[in-house]
Amino acid sequence: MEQTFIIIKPEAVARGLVGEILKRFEQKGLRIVRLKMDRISEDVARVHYGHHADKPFFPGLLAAITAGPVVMAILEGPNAIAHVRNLIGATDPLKAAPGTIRGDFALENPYNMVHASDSPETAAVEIERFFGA
Ligand code: 3AN
Repeated sequence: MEQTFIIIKPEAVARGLVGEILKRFEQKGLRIVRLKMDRISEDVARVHYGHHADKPFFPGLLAAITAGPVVMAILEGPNAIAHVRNLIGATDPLKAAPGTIRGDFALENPYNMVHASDSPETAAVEIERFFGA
C-alpha cells in the first residue's frame, strides 16, 4: 500500500469540479483516507512550490494557489503515486491527454486543476506539511 497527497486547486473548486475529480480517484479504486477544505497561505505556498522560486511564472503560481479555497486529500492504494499522476495527466494542459483530469478540464498553466505528489519522498513531506504527522 502506498499513500499520496493531492490538492484540488482553487480554479477547480471555483468551477464546481471537486466531486468530479474525487470521483475519478475513487472509481479507479483509490481510497480517500483524509480529506479537508482549507486555504493555502502565501508562506506555505512559497515552501510548497519552492522548487519553482527562480521561475518567471512563480508569482502567478503563488497567486493561483492562494486565490481561494482548495480541497486536499490523502489517497491510498497500490502504486497510488503513479496511478494518481496518470489520472491527472501531464503538467502542461496542452500536452495532457484527453481522458486525464488536466486533459479534460484545463487549458493552460498555472491553472492545471490538481497537484499530486510525484515521488514517495515528496508524498511524505507534503502529507506532513498539510495534514501533520
Ligand atoms: P506538477 O504539478 O505536474 O508536478 P510542477 O511541479 O513542475 O508540475 O509544477 C508545479 C505547478 O507549477 C504546476 N501544477 C503548474 O500550476 C505550475 N507550472 C508549471 N509549469 C508552468 C509554466 N511553464 N507556466 C506557468 N505555470 C507553470
